Amino acid sequence: MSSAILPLFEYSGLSKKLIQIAEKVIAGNRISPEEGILLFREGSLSYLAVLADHVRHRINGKQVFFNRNIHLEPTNICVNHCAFCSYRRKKGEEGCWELGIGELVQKAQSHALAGITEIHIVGGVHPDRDIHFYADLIAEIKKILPAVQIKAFTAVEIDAMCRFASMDVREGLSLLKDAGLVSLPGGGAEIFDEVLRAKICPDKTDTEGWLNIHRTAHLLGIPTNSTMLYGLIEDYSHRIDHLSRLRNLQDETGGFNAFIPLKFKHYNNRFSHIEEQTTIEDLRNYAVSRIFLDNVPHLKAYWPMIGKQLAQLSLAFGVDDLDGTIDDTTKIYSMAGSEEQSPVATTDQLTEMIRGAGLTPVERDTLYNVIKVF
Ligand code: V47
Ligand code: SF4
Repeated sequence: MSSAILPLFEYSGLSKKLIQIAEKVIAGNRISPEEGILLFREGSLSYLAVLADHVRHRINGKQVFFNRNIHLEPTNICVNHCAFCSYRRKKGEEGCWELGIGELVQKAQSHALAGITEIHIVGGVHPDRDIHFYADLIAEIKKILPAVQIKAFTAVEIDAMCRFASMDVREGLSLLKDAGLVSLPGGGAEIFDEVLRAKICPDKTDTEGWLNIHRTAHLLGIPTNSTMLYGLIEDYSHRIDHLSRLRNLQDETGGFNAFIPLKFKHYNNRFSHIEEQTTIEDLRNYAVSRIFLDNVPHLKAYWPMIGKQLAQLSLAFGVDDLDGTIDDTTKIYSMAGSEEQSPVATTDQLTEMIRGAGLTPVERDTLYNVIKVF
C-alpha cells in the first residue's frame, strides 16, 4: 500500500492528528505512546484495520501461520489467587487435578500419530513441584517424541519452580533448555501497571520479575511469546503502557516471537460482574497492538478463547497467526466460559479459515520455521 491512500483518509473526515499517524505508519515509522492512546480513543474500526493490515503485510506478506500442537496441563492446583482465574483449585478441592509424569507422557504419546510438532505445557503453580519435576517431564517427553518441540511454562511458573528448588532463574532456564525446552509461552504478563497488577493478581511474579525472566530466556537463546490480559479494570493508557514495556524489551533483546492479546472471559471467577469486551473492541485491540508493536514479528489470535469466527475476522486487523490445532487439550479458557468448550481444529479447518480471508496458510514449527505452504 502506498501513501496514495492518504487522500482517502482526508476524504473520510479524519482529524489532522489521525492523518499524521497514518502517514507515519504507512512510511514505516514508529508511533509514540501518546499516539497509541489516541488510536485507542479515536481510531475507527475501518481506519485501524487499514493501518494494521498494512503493518501485517509489511512484516508477514500474505502469510498466516498455524501449527499442529496439543496442550498439556499438568495441574490446576495453584498457590496463587488471581481474581480473574476460573481454573485454579486448592489441593483436595473438588475439580482439582494433578497428573504425574507417566500420565503426561502417555497423553503426549496418544497424540503423536496426529503429526503434532509442538507440545505447549502450562498449568497452576503447584506447591510441591519444583524445577526438577518439570525438567524430568520435558526429558521424558523428549525420550519418546524427540522431534516434537516443547514450549512450556509461563514466567510465573518458572519463577516459582526455581524458587522452590533454591535455584536462580538463569540456572533454572538452562536446566530446562538442556532437557529440551525451546520456547516459553507468553502467559502471566496480565497487565504490567503495578497498581492494577496488585488488584488482579497480587501473589503473582511482579512486572519486573516477568520481564526479567523473559530477558534472561532471550539471552540464553530461548525465544518467548508475550501476552496482555485485557478487558478487566484497565484503561487504554494501561494497555499502551503494557505494550510499551514489551516493545522496549524487544528493542533490547529481539527475543519475542509473538504477542497474544488475551480477552478476559468472565464465567465463574471473582470478576464475573465485569461485562466482556465487544467484538469491535477486540478487533480494535488487535489492530492497535499490531500498529504499536512494530518490532514483534507475529500477532496471534488464540481461537480456543475467542472462537473461530472472530479469529478469522481478526486476520483483517493485523493478526498473522492462529496458534494451532489444539485437539481439545486445554481447560484454562473453557472453564472461564470461552466460545470453544471442546477446542479442536483440523488442519483443513485452519487452512480454510485463512484462505477465506484471502491469505496464504503456512504451517510452522514452534520457532516459526516454515513446514508447509498450502
Ligand atoms: O496468564 C487466565 C490467562 C494465561 C483467564 O504463548 C485468562 O502461545 C482470559 O499464556 N480470561 C495463560 N484469560 C495462557 C497463555 C497462552 C495461551 C495461548 C497461547 C499462548 C502462547 C499462551 O491465560 C494466563 C492469563 O493471562 N487467563 N484466566 C480468563 N478468565
Ligand atoms: Fe494460578 Fe495461573 Fe490461575 Fe493465577 S491464573 S491463580 S497463577 S492458575
